[in-house]
Amino acid sequence: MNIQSVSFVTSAPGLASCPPAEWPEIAFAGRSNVGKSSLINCLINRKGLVRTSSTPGRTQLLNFFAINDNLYFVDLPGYGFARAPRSVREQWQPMVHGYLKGRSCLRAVVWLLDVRRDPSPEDLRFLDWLEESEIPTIPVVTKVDKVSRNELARRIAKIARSTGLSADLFTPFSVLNRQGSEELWELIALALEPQA
Ligand SMILES: Nc1nc2c(ncn2[C@@H]2O[C@H](COP(=O)(O)OP(=O)(O)O)[C@@H](O)[C@H]2O)c(=O)[nH]1
Ligand SMILES: [Mg+2]
Repeated sequence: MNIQSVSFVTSAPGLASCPPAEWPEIAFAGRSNVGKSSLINCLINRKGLVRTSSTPGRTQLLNFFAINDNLYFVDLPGYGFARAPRSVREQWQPMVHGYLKGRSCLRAVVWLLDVRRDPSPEDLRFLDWLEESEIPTIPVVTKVDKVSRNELARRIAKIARSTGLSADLFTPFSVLNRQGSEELWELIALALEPQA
């Protein structure tokens, strides 16, 4: 993808306050700290753009970025942060599920798992929900620089077994050396192609 322009658009508390659904959209989801914001920065080649807009208050909102004035990336609030206040945890599901179900221009969800962790019950619940909702899902394993090549294959096999997805569906990603960036852009481009 040739990136001409990237800009932060807005932080929305829910579907009703999202920007007009005029461009196709890709959302990024996973537990907090899995590497969502880092991965988006890496894909769009803008160190810090997403991080700066993810100051504590904003990590609980839907953060919209405009790419080339024809595509939105959405950094979704993470799940699985045990220490968050109950009110925050209770808001997550209606906000995120409402957005994912209702957003007409959404083409796919990039779903991130940390290569070193077994999928949590929340990860598996979220995947089930995406499948039930028939939302195209692009699985990614993050932080693969933290494991050796052998270990990587073993970890992906284990993660694949526990999710019920085929191991070759997972794109290994690292922001340190940009591993996976081209592959992921190709999968995103595929998801953006008009449906036949
Ligand atoms: N080693 C390594 N660390 C990473 C990678 N991606 C993210 N991190 C680190 O993981 C932590 C959480 O990343 P962040 O993007 O804020 O996660 P988010 O909460 O899902 O948005 C930060 O300290 C990042 O520097 C990666 O590919 N490799
Ligand atoms: Mg983040």
